[in-house]
Amino acid sequence: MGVVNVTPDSFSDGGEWFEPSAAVAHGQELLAAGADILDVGGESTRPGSARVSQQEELARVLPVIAALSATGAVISIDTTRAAVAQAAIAAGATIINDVSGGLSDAGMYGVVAESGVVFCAMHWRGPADIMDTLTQYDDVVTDVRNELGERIAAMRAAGIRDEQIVLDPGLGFSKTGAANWPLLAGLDEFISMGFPVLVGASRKGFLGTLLTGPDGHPAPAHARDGATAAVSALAAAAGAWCVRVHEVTGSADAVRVSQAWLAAQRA
Ligand code: PMM
Repeated sequence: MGVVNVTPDSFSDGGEWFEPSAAVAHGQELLAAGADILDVGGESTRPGSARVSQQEELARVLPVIAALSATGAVISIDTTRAAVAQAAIAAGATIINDVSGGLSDAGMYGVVAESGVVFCAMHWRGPADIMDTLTQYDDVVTDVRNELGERIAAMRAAGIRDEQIVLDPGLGFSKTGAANWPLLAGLDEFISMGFPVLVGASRKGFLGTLLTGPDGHPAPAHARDGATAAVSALAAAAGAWCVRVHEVTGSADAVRVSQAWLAAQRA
C-alpha cells in the first residue's frame, strides 16, 4: 500500500503532493513502483496536529481518488469521517482505512456495513492532539489485542461482516517509541485473531530513534526508508497482509524477498 498524502503537514512528506495533479502523478509513480493499493488521505494524523474541516478534507481527496480510480487503481481512503468515507466510495475507493477504528465518528460503521467495502480498523485511543498522553499499557501486545477485540465486537454488532475487516496495531498512535517493537515482534498475536493485518511503520519516529547518528540526532524521515523496507520484509515473513509505506520500491522488493524465502522454506 503506497501512501498518497494530500496534506500540507504530514510528518514525513507534508506538502510534497498537495496539488491534486501532483498527488495523482505521485500515485501513478507508486503504482509503477509496485504498489497494489493507494491510500489517499487529506488529513494529517501527526502527533499534535489540528483537524481540518470536512469540507477541506473532501476537496483534497475527491479529485485525486476520482482520477486514480479511473485508471483502475485500487484506492483506500484514509479518513476518520463517515461522510468522507461515503463520498470517497462514490468516487471510486473500495477500502476505508480509519486510524480511529471507527471510534471518531458514530456514523462510520453504518457506512461500512451498508457499502460492504473492506474496513481497516486501526488501534486508537484518542485524537492526534492528545494521543501522546494515552500511552500507558500493562502489556502493550495484550492490551492492544484486547482493545482491537472490542472493535471487532462493535463492528459485528453494527452489521459489518468478518470478510470486510482488516486489523492494524497502530504503530506510533498512543504508543511510546519503544512500545512499537513488541507490537512488531508480536505480530503473530494479531494475525492469530483471524483477520488480515496491516502494518504502518513507514518513516515513523521509532525508526528515526533506532537510526540515531553519532551526533545524537535521530535520522530524519526521508532517511528511514531502508529501515522501513526491513520492517516490510519481516512483517511479510510474519504473515502480515499489507504494509503501508511512503517509498514503495524498497518495500515491494523486500516483500518479494520474503515471499521467495518462505516459498523455499516450504519447498
Ligand atoms: N499511519 C499513518 C496514517 N495512516 N493508517 C493505518 N492503517 N496504519 C498506520 O499506521 C497509519 C495510517 C501515519 O501518518 P502518515 O500518513 O503521515 O504516514
